[in-house]
Amino acid sequence: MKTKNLENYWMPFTANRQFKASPRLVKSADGMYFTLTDGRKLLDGIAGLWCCNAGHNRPRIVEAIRKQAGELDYSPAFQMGHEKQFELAERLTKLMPGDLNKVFYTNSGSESVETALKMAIAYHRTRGEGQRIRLIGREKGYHGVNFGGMSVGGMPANRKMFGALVTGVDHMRHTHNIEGNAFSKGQPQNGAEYAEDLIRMVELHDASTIAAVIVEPLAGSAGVILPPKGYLERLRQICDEHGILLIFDEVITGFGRLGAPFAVNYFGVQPDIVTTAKGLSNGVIPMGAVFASDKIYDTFMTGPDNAIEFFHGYTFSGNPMACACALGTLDTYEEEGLLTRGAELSDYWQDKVHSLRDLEHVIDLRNLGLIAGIELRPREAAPTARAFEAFLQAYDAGLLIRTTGDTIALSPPLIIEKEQIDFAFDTLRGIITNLD
Ligand code: PXG
Repeated sequence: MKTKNLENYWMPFTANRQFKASPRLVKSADGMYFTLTDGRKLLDGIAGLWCCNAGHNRPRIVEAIRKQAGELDYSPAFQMGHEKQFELAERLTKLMPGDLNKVFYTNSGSESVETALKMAIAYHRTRGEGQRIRLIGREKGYHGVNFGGMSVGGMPANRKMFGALVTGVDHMRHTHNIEGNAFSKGQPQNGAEYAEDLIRMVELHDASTIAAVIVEPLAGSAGVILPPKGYLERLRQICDEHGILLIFDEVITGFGRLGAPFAVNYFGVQPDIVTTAKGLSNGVIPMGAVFASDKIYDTFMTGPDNAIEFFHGYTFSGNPMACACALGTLDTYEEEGLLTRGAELSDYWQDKVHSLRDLEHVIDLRNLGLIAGIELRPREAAPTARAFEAFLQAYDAGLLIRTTGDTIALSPPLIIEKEQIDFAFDTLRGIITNLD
């Protein structure tokens, strides 16, 4: 490393002092592995941060970026276009079921969420229901870190330092229920009735004030919380009855994570808007995309032809490098069947996840597609400490995992092989067994 000085970079969502006292520095990455600056290899158990779904250093992606950089580096995002924006939108909408045929580009999951929330409010206003401005989220929800997403989100630590947040927001209860659903394989049986919270919101606020409800079909950041059977279907029904838009935040579940292109395919529930990022560009160049239904788009397409219909967008919306990267990513997914590979591996994965059931510290195991949540009993008076120790020990043992609260989350690249799954779970078994 050229500099030994770690003091100037303020790291995001990181224990800065702990890190700087004992840095974990990555040098390169290839396939399923990171190589650290000390030469050690680390199996990537979390696809970077749930984003490198095709693994690392993939030739199609590298080549697409290389080529694009020498051809068109940037083109103005507003009132100008380039071909790859349109080509990518067409290919993306072919993967997405139903009428979600319009794509709005952003640069991150957080921006996708802000875009979706603004789109929902503006949609109602455009169709003459400007009083529909309320947004409904859910406890334990994570929708990024910008003001709208933080406000509809439901992770207390992400909210408490940041003032009054966006007004006109309410939250349904979360569906996490260890007593009722511990050690469920796949979707839990109990909890569809939590969707009735949306009815309570309607009774309290009146449907005529509610623009949209936003949920993660499967909540990742709060610790892998799966939708109970029937829950998403019921949300859809209530939204339909009351003219409320349903937004699925698929930043984590999109692009093959559940063994289908999107959670929309997997659960067979059709929302009005879908937010994505991460796996869209394999995490290589920042990019997000919001899918909107034809109905929403068409509603905006009124007024004079030369008037801007939606006063929203980013300098880097549909950036040529990001589009090229996403096209290279889709090529890779398609050539290698990665968007459905999770379905082929999910039984094997599920058996491995639930093989940890006998461990003393494990109080719940959750899985779907190529996602696992391993919930540990919190240490008395020191919540999160046990899981964080597991993270550090796994790192020393050559495995990268994520922890949130006392839950270990796994979400490997979709190219993972069975031996690598074995390594991950054997390593975790050893570590969790020996934790205090
Ligand atoms: N929505 C959802 C559902 C997410 O999971 C975001 C929005 C925000 O995306 P950006 O690109 O702005 O970070 C996310 C991000 C983890 C973890 O390990 C999860 C995320 C990011 C970093 C770590 O749980 N999710």
